[in-house]
Amino acid sequence: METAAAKGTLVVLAADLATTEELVRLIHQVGPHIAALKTHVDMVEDFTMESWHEVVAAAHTHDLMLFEDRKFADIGKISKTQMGGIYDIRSWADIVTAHRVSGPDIVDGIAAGWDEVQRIGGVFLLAQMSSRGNLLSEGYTDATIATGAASPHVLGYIGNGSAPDEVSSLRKKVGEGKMIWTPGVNLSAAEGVLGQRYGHPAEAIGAGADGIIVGSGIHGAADPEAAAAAYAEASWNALLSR
Ligand code: 5BU
Repeated sequence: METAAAKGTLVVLAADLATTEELVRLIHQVGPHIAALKTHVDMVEDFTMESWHEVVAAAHTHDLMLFEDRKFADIGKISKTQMGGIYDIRSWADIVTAHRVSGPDIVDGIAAGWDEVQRIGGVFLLAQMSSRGNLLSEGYTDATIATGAASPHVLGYIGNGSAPDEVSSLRKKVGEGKMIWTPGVNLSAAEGVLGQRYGHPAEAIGAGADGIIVGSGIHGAADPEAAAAAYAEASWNALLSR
């Protein structure tokens, strides 16, 4: 939020690109207009730890936290080891996502992963999803929030940005103590590919989101910098009017 307030943006960039070179270029293009950088490290085709450090350094240049959308889902001890491995997520990610499906101990497993390298990070639990037909029912959402409320490692929840009523229902349940970040937002597209759904970013913020996760709306735009600025403005104005 310090970064968000300094830059006047609630945009979390979903940097879904295939090479580290493209990632670094995009980060420098849109860095002034975004508040955090979300990655899928396992979609990067030319991954080496060395080249990844360039992505991390580029993010730090723009005061961005690194948010690896890993969606951990295994039992606690395996999630802990998966924080290491070839991508060594624990060594560079400040925030990761996790499903609640395997039980509440996944959160402690992830925290133990950071602990091994003397780092501390935060977990976003998936309380809702933006994709159609997902299995995250109301009861599942409630159990997810109960887990998050009981853990100092959980800093917030992923909500469904494509449906403002779902975001406001989530906000009511969560209260003000944790964050809600929402994917499934786009300024123009009504529908995404392969089951993705979209809503308007200002409506997601109006309904209670603290951050909007935007991917193709920015990296797929003809002018990513202008697009990032437009999302930043829409998100910040929506926050001010909320
Ligand atoms: P898009 O290009 O703005 O549709 O990308 C959305 C991003 O948010 C992408 O990286 C997804 O992995 C991520 N996402 C999502 O779309 N919906 C969800 O419910 C969750 C994550 Br959780």
